[in-house]
Amino acid sequence: TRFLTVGAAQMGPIQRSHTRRDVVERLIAHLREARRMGCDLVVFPELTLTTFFPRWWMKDQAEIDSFFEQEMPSNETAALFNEAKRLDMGFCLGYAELANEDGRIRRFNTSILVERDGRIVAKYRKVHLPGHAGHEPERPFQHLEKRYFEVGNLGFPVVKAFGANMGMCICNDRRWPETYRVMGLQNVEMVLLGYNTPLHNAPSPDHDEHSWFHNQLSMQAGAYQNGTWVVGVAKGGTEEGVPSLADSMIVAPSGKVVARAGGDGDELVVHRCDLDAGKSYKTTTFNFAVHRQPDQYRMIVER
Ligand code: ING
Repeated sequence: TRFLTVGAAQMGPIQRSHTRRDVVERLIAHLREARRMGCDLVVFPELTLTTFFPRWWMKDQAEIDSFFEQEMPSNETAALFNEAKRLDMGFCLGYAELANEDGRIRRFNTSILVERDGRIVAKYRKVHLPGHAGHEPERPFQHLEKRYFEVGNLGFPVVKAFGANMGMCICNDRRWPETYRVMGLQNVEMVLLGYNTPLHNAPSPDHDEHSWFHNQLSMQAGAYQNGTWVVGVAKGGTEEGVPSLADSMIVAPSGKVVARAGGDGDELVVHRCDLDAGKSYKTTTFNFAVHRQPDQYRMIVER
């Protein structure tokens, strides 16, 4: 049996005044705790290096770009890569990516998977960008991912790493069944994801009380229906005045929550994951080759 000991490295608030150096110190503290706990892999949240800046309407491109990474690793993040390698630890990191591609500047909400030897072995760019693109000052805080990021253009890759078929997604992606199914069709065994989830969603305040339920439901469904582990890691607590969901968790292919954060600050949630736990689902109930009827599902893609 293959085991992978995973650390969900929940982060408390990152305020605008926190520098990347401040944040990297906290990330390195997680790596060291993870080493003590016998982890092979540490998963950090979405946009982990800065405060969740899409909550603000900004017009000055230089100010906006101050929240992006123009290279990875960069000067500030090199320390994280070096420490992880020294500790023989892999990690998954979410950050705002500014890339020069096809002769133009492109900006994505990105996540990378780094193996224990320090190599970036996978990159994912967020596909489901929630919120709005235009200025909506009447909101208590805004959600401008559609303004600051392009829709991801790398699909939902599944790569062989850490002895498993590993996939990634980011935040709002976890609420969409298609996210998990595209990876399920690539035989994913573990999905790594981070999130910044305000506890208030202006367009639907009646959903606020269900934030914890919807978070857990989304990841449990994705895990069970595709026979995969799901590791969900929050940036939680009150960040720049916005109360955000914590509740980081590790979900088994059965759909059971096997480990969960107790608080809303920096907290490492660890579980020794049996990578073969999904097999009994993939070979019976969710044996896609035997049971799925793609010809009947065309509307999902064609609409
Ligand atoms: N955040 C939120 C999320 O999907 C949201 C947006 C909040 C959607 C509340 C629905 C309800 O968890 C990000 N960054 O996607």
